[in-house]
Amino acid sequence: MKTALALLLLGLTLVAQSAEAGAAKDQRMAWFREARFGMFIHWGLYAIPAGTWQGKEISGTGEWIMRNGKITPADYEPLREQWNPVKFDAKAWAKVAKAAGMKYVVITTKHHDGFALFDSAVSDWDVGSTPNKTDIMMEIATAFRAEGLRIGWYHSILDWHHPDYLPRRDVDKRPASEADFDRFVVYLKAQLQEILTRYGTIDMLWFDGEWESSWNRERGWDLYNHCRALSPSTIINNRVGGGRNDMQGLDKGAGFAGDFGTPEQEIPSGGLPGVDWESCMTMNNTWGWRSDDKNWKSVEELVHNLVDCASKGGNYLLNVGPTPEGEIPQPSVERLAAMGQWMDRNSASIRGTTVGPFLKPLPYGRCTARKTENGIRLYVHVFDWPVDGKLLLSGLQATPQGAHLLVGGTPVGVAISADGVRLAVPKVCPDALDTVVVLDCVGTVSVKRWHAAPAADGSVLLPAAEAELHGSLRHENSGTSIGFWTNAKDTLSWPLRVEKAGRYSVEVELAVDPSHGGGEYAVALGVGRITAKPETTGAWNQWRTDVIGTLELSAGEHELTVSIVTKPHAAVMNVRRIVLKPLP
Ligand code: FHN
Repeated sequence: MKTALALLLLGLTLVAQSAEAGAAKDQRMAWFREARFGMFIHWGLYAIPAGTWQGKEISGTGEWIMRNGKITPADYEPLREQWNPVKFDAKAWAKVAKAAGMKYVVITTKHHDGFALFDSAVSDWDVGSTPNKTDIMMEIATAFRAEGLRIGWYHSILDWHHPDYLPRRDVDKRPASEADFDRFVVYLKAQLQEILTRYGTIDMLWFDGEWESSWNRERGWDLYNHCRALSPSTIINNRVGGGRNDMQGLDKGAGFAGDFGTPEQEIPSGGLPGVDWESCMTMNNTWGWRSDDKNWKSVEELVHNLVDCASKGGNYLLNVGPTPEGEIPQPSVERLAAMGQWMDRNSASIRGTTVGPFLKPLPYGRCTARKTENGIRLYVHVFDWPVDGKLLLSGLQATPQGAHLLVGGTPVGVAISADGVRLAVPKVCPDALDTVVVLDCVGTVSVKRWHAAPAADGSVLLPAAEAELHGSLRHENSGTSIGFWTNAKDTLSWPLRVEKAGRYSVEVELAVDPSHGGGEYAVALGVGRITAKPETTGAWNQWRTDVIGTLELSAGEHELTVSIVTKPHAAVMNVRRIVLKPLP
């Protein structure tokens, strides 16, 4: 009897926790879900060398120069005397972020080099010991709040400088026997108390550097609880306890600590269903300033990343790496201003939206959504404007009430069809970056998964537009082809139905630029598998149909998958469609 009662009490406690966690967490996460777009700032002593050390270029991202340059703490410390960001202007930074449409900032209070951008009472490895004692955290908190942005602190657990941090780097000859990691955790908690209690309400803690053997899930929960006790409303990422790749989160209680996921330099192809998440990405290739990194992403790519994240229910945390003088690099400023012009016109399609209803990304763009009084509003983001003015929302089952362009309100034709909902848009593309079409629907909407069905002659057409893409490969040419197949692990697939068992020839319409020949791919269907080595076709947009073999198919449901076998260059091929033709 006692056991049953104990189990009942435990169950009720867990339910209460999860129920409380659900409601309380929703309240804490509300601003994050509304924001969708934030500024990441990586700034510190590493901006001074800017990727070069003692005249030698050091590979890797700017903020890793101490490690990658094999620099000892003693040799790195003189940078402290060089810290003098005379051009630092937090107000200017905050205006750049606000104008871009960003709603929060996350700045490095301390990166892996252990140097604190605030004057710490427990360390002199901080700005308080430099020629320029400006308390960066105070400036940032004041200026960004004044622009209406929320405040996030990045804080690294990994610390290459502190004598108690373990494990030691190979170049660090300080005896590890003198280190006491528990004493380091006391120091870590003391600094967290400083940055959580000195600067008003901090909305987000962004932990990092959690992957080393000295850290673990339990220490993560302990640190999470320490911070939540100091600042109950603060949301904390899933790197606090090593859960970076395992979104257990608080809701499930038994997993890693953390309130949201943190995919890095990527946008998960299917999002992270059921949890909050944020993709952090650089604008070039480095987080911390490198004077030689000119590889800036285009405004188009940056806007499309933002839309892609929102369409999958996530946020986009876009990084800037200020110079040692304290300026955001001009190419970053220009790109953020351009993003802001798009956001000024289209933020309703991003801010506070949720995942769209589609089971896979639209081949010509993305879809975000928001509930309305009597149904749902879909924001159809068109990256690739149709020359014929026709757009298919494949598989959409809905009761359309009307459609119009978000910017300017031009009416858009809507028709229900056997294969979904069709839109008739103006022939001339209104916004080359991303034109948003609003489709208002009454009641609920759903989407039927597309299935290839045999034509009258028994052949089965698998068009690029209906392919399910797994990885970072993507549609091009208004969805009529698939390209950017640069990751050998990426695949594409189609579900299909075969009415009549038999032998089918497999025909692949593809393009291979001469600079990328020599690859091999495989087509798997049912129990069969065919491999093929596509000859070059002359260019990425010169198409050829290869008959690569035959497969025996039983009647019924199948999944055809195309994968990469060998990839000697960046990409193997682009694909426009696959056709299965029944053999007599
Ligand atoms: O090592 C860091 C890196 O320097 C940078 O801060 C990124 C940003 O998320 N986080 C770590 C790598 O995952």
